[in-house]
Amino acid sequence: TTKSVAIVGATGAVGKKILEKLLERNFPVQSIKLLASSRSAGKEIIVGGNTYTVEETVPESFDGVDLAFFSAGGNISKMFAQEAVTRGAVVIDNTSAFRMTEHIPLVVPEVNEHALQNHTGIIANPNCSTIQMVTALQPLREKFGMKRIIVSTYQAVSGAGAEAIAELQSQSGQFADRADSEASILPSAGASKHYPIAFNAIPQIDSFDSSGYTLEELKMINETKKIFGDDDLHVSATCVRLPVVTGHSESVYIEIGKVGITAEDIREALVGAPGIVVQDDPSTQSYPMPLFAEGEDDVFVGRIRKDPDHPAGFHLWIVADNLLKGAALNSIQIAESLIR
Ligand code: A2P
Ligand code: 11C
Repeated sequence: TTKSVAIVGATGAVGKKILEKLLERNFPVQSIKLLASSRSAGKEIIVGGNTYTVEETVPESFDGVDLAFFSAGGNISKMFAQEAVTRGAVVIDNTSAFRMTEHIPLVVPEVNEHALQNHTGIIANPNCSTIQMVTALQPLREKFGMKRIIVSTYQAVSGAGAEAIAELQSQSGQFADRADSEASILPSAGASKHYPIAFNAIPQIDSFDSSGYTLEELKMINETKKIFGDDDLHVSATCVRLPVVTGHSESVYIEIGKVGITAEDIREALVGAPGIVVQDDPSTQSYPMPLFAEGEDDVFVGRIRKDPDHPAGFHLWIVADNLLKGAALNSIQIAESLIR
């Protein structure tokens, strides 16, 4: 049966990808409603030869909607997600608003599709940097066990939205006076200070909490444990923003639950696993890079090597399109799982 679909945040970096992917994957839509703020009401978006008109998000927007994708920030989700459920919709929420709420499933279909069975209207889509990491680590966890994960990220500006992409583009022409580049969005729109991202690396994504970790780092830590359903797993993260438009990269150190495993065993466990492409051959300089992951659905894994100083330690380099597997694609895969 076909679904009446709404996309909240349809003018945003992720919202646009949700619309494109729904059409590309022939999702069984009966109708598509594009919702955003009053600023965008009346704006036209053309995809696949069809013209869609954006409407302002109001409670009545959700009347008759079967499936609502939310990607307009946590506050909009808090304001409208429950309202949408009350009016009969299932909500797939791409913000951090409900991810850690106990009864709300936090789902990456390749990892914990079973968690969907207990949903009560809202399903949370994890943070982009979490999704690509757990997708790549799930086959290793199943086969060898997983004790510890230490991750450092190299994240693209599109994770911070369409305005951050525009900021990188405008700063990129200013090589000569690059330390004085005008900055108003990054590292985080609500922060009191802003730093240029072009020609820079900013070790802050989202705001800090009192522990000295950023919220992005805490998301990676807490969401990973929830998705894997393993509170004993040790996870630690450092999240860094780079002047890359799209594609998050991650240097991931893992300690698995077995000794005597080789890098070749790790590679074999990943080859052919759902949603994963192994690109790992030093002899041909083959490894994943964000520039080439952009636009791709898969999670790319390379630089697989054993820690010579630890019997169960391995390094991996994990790259994916943060707007696709990290956001829009994973949300639609959740919807496809629900339909199945
Ligand atoms: P708008 O374009 O009307 O501001 P991004 O993540 O790329 O920054 O996009 C954010 C998305 O969230 C945009 O689609 C934006 O719409 C939407 N949005 C922002 N504020 C609201 C609001 N008050 N109600 C609904 N959507 C909103
Ligand atoms: C970034 N990961 O790259 C963030 C964006 O919790 O959904 C996603 C924020 C979130 O800036």
